[in-house]
Amino acid sequence: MRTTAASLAAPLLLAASAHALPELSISKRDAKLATSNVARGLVKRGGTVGTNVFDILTYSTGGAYYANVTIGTPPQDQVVILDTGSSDLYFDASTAAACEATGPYSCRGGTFTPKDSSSYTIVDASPAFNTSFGDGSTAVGPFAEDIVGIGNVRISNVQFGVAETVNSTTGYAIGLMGLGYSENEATTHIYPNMPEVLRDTGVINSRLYSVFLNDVGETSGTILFGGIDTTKYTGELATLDILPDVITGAVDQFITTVTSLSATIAGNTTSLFTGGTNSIAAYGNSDVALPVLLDTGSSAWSVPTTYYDDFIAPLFTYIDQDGYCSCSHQDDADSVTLTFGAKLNITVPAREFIIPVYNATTDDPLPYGDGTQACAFMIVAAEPTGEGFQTLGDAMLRSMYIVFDLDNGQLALAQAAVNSTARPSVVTVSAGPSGIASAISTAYSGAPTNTWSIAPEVQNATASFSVSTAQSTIGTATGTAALPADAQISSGGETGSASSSGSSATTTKKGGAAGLVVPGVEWSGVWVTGTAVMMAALGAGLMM
Ligand SMILES: *[C@@H]1O[C@H](CO)[C@@H](O)[C@H](O)[C@H]1NC(C)=O
Ligand SMILES: *[C@@H]1O[C@H](CO)[C@@H](O)[C@H](O)[C@H]1NC(C)=O
Ligand SMILES: *[C@@H]1O[C@H](CO)[C@@H](O)[C@H](O)[C@H]1NC(C)=O
Ligand SMILES: *[C@@H]1O[C@H](CO)[C@@H](O)[C@H](O)[C@H]1NC(C)=O
Ligand SMILES: *[C@@H]1O[C@H](CO)[C@@H](O)[C@H](O)[C@H]1NC(C)=O
Ligand SMILES: *[C@@H]1O[C@H](CO)[C@@H](O)[C@H](O)[C@H]1NC(C)=O
Ligand SMILES: *[C@@H]1O[C@H](CO)[C@@H](O)[C@H](O)[C@H]1NC(C)=O
Ligand SMILES: CC(=O)N[C@H]1CO[C@H](CO)[C@@H](O)[C@@H]1O
Repeated sequence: MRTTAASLAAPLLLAASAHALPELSISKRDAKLATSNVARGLVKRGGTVGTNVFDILTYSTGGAYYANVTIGTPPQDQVVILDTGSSDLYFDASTAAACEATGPYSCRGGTFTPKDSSSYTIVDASPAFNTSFGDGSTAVGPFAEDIVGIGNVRISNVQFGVAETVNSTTGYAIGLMGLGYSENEATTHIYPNMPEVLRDTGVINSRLYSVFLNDVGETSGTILFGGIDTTKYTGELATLDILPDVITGAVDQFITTVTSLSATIAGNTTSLFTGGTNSIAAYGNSDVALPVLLDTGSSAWSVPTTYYDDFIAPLFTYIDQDGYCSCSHQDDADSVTLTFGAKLNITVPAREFIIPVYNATTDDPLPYGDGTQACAFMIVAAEPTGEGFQTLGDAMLRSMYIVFDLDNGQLALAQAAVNSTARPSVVTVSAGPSGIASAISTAYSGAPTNTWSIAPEVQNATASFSVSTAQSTIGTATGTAALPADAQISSGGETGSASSSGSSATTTKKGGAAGLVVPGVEWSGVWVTGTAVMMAALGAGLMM
């Protein structure tokens, strides 16, 4: 989540990526022209584009989700964090001090070298791009344009930030793809960002994408722009209106409400709270419903301190005062169930929000006091942000299939079919309020048109995009191969052990992302200082 205005976007996967894309180009003089061109079918491609998302750093940071893209001519590979809580695409410059170092703080997602790209142009000199995130990290540099490759398309003249100066509170600098409304970009000169560029070029029909993070133990999920994969969720897909931002009064961030919460512990289900309103009134302190920002760039679910003290701590009595517990509780059949907009229940099993922590210097599991492994409990207490909502991060989003429908100001949610091995079944969504309803044949509960003011597409943009098919589809690796080489554990899924103060903890690292820590990242400064600091780092440390 960006601190001033926020939204981050998601990646996309198109398994059925055998689109033969004709080379096409479109000049965007203004939104009207672009729209009419699309309507006449001149540039309509009307499809979808997707890519794998993968999870690394699970144990040292609580996790984050990444996708591969390329930038420049010839294409330079980049790994970017997918952030529905912010709106700019940016890459770390190879000249950034944080990236020049060869040590643990070097930029492991790849770096961008502008001088090696023949198609690079500067749009707005440094420090035009100047952004800061919820965890205090900052990135500053110029805005530029170049060819961005995503999934199976390459698009020219896409604007992005070049982080020439990076100050990361986690020490881990990595590029980022913000997927929120363009209105929340880190500039007053609003430009079309990725979801909008994909629509403007006719690659997709509307500003819409679907996110499937998958189970915590899986190595890859997907982000699909322009469509829905009906095999990635179970039950009903339910649409909710996005609430307007309390400051701007417009729909420009992915905020909805949790209207009830229950927990099942040892087979006993307790209703923690229920009621309140599914509307702007939920911002009021007297309203029991919780406004939440669906933010793939945050790892935890932050709840107001009073909710934590009243509901979470008394029920999950095994959480210690620093927010940790024994990993033995990961395997409990416990869960929490969140009801969104009084309409849809999402059940999140304990294993998704009880996350092992590792010593990143040694890769060893950190022992807990009782000789078992230490885990972080990823529902955390946060002070009210003053922005009227709390972030609902990956710990909860993993159990959800989420369609971010920017044009209609709506979110369509369903229980994720985690671990699904079904062959993907992708449907393309058309523009307009009934796009989702007419695309899917499975159970669907629509919502009336959102009557709040919805952040529009960029007007009067003069960028001239052109689209071509990428020579090979970007980001198609699956399983452990989906992870950048230096994030893989060489011998694959083994036993790690830790000993401390005489007690010894042994745990089996499960295969895939869950067992992986990027080697060499120096976390000891954070992790050794004390558990209070550790928790602060977890709660806020990865909040993009
Ligand atoms: C970036 O923005 C922040 C906050 O507005 C400001 O304090 C800082 O000086 C800016 N950085 C640069 C390099 O302009
Ligand atoms: C990075 O941020 C920290 C605190 O957030 C600050 O103390 C430090 O001076 C900053 N470093 C640079 C190079 O701006
Ligand atoms: C998903 O797979 C993991 C193992 O990777 C397993 O522990 C978990 O229970 C599975 N979840 C479901 C819902 O099948
Ligand atoms: C279920 O939980 C509630 C609230 O914690 C408690 O009052 C009740 O005794 C529990 N019931 C059983 C059967 O454990
Ligand atoms: C959600 O769960 C609650 C409690 O189990 C139940 O009363 C309610 O009917 C469910 N709502 C939906 C929409 O399934
Ligand atoms: C992402 O790129 C890295 C190299 O930069 C590669 O090792 C990895 O397999 C790629 N992941 C996917 C999902 O394609
Ligand atoms: C991590 O391992 C290093 C090297 O053994 C050690 O110095 C440090 O204290 C460990 N950190 C924690 C939090 O256990
Ligand atoms: C600054 C500017 O050129 N604004 C124009 C953008 O486009 C709308 C409608 O196309 C005009 O009304 C504005 O004047």
